[in-house]
Amino acid sequence: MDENDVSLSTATRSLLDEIGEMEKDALTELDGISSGQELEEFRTRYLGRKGLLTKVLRRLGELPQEERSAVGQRANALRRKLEEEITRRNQTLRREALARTLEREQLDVTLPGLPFRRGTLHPLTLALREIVDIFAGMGFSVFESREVETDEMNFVLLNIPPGHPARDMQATFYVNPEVVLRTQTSPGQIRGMRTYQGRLPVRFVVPGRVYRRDPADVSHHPVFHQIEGIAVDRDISFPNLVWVLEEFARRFFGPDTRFRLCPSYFPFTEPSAQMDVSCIICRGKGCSVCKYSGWLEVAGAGMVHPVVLRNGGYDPTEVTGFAFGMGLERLAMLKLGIDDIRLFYSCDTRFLRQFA
Ligand code: 2U9
Repeated sequence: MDENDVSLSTATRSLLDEIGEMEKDALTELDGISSGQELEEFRTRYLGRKGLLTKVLRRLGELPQEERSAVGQRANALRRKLEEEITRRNQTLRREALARTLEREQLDVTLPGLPFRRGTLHPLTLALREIVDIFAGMGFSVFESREVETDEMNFVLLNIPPGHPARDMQATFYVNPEVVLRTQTSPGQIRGMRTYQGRLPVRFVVPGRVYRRDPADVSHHPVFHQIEGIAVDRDISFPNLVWVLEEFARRFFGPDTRFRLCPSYFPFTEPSAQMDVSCIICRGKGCSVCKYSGWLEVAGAGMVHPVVLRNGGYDPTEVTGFAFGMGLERLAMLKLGIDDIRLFYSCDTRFLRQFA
């Protein structure tokens, strides 16, 4: 049916004209809709119960009876067309929205992963594990012992009686007149010997924290770590000690490390020796680190004093033993090129992260 058909009533031609205009307006507006919400508002405005097209259908009663059906078909045709166009427009909007999402969220899987910070072991932990492994490779087990000790275990049983100068050298934290924070891991050697009582050979190291009432400075810290070792058997001799220390020095500081022992004194060993290694900075030529001597002191050692062997529960007429002691921070500082012991206790991740 055509609104220009002159045989039609004026009312019918006018309504057809209105439907034609509505179709043009609706299709034009539909092209400009850019969201689902707008589209739903559009659908309601045209096709809803109170929509523009619904109102047209309600005016069919104004037309001559014989012309109503054709106009109604024209209006329903427009309804179907608008519903198809709305559906098509909705599909277009959803496709465009998906394309934008994919564009925005696209992930280039070839990009390198985002770096994430892994934790690292503390340099003292790394050094201690390496040292313990070296001695384990020479048959030494590990004996852990307490940090709060009796004065008797920390001094008397180590041949350091009251008034002995060694007590003054080791500024001690006293909990009370009989109880101290251990100033060395040596008490653990006594406890270890008593634990392994009667079994031979005895070979173990005692690693751990020790305490000295010293103000912190470049090379001292009130809390630091030692590793002491002891070997007791029927035929232990000084050359055995020399080999164990030299082997340790080579494995920890490198195969070309030179090594020497100088006479020394400790109340718990006789004879006693100081262990030096060739300076790992200048390879022995002389520098500020080794005070231009070419040598670095790294440990003390000696044959276990008979009194101390007996205090450990062994008969010095039947067995002999050697012992050694080294400061963990000092070894780690030499090996890692660290020039201030306080860095170990700074909790500064810029320092700690270097040892990943
Ligand atoms: C027992 C018997 C013998 C352990 C020894 C040293 C020598 C020694 C120092 C090195 C640097 C401590 O950290 S440090 O200041 N230690 O020089 N230690 S002999 O001898 C023992 C220990 C316990 C029962």
